[in-house]
Amino acid sequence: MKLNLFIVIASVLLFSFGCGSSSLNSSNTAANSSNTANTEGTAAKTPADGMYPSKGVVTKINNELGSIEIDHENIPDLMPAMKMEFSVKDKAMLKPIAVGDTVTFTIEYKQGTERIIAIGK
Ligand SMILES: [Cu+2]
Repeated sequence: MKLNLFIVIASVLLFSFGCGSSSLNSSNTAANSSNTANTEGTAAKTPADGMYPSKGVVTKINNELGSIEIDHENIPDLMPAMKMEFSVKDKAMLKPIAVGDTVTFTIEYKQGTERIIAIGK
C-alpha cells in the first residue's frame, strides 16, 4: 500500500516536472520571438534619407581628400555623439575651417552614406 502511494506521488511529480519543462520551453520560445522583435526594432531605426544638422569640434582636416574629422554631438535619428571623418561636398568648403574650430554643419544622409553639404563657424 505504501509502495503504491509512493509510485502515485512519483508519477505526479514526474508529470508536473514534464509540464514544467514544456512550459519552460514555450517561455524560451516567447523570449526568442521577443528578441526577434527587438532586432526588427533596431532595423527599423535605419536613418531616413535627408538632411541632419549638427555641431562639433574639428579634430582633423584633409584638404587633398576633401574630408574633415569632427568630434560631433548626438545627432537625433542619425547617430550618437562620436569622433568621425566626413567627406565634404566641395573641398573649398574647408578653406575657412581650422582644427579646433567649433562648427555647425549639415549632413546629407543618402542610402547609407553621409557627407557634409554645408559647414560654418
Ligand atoms: Cu558620427
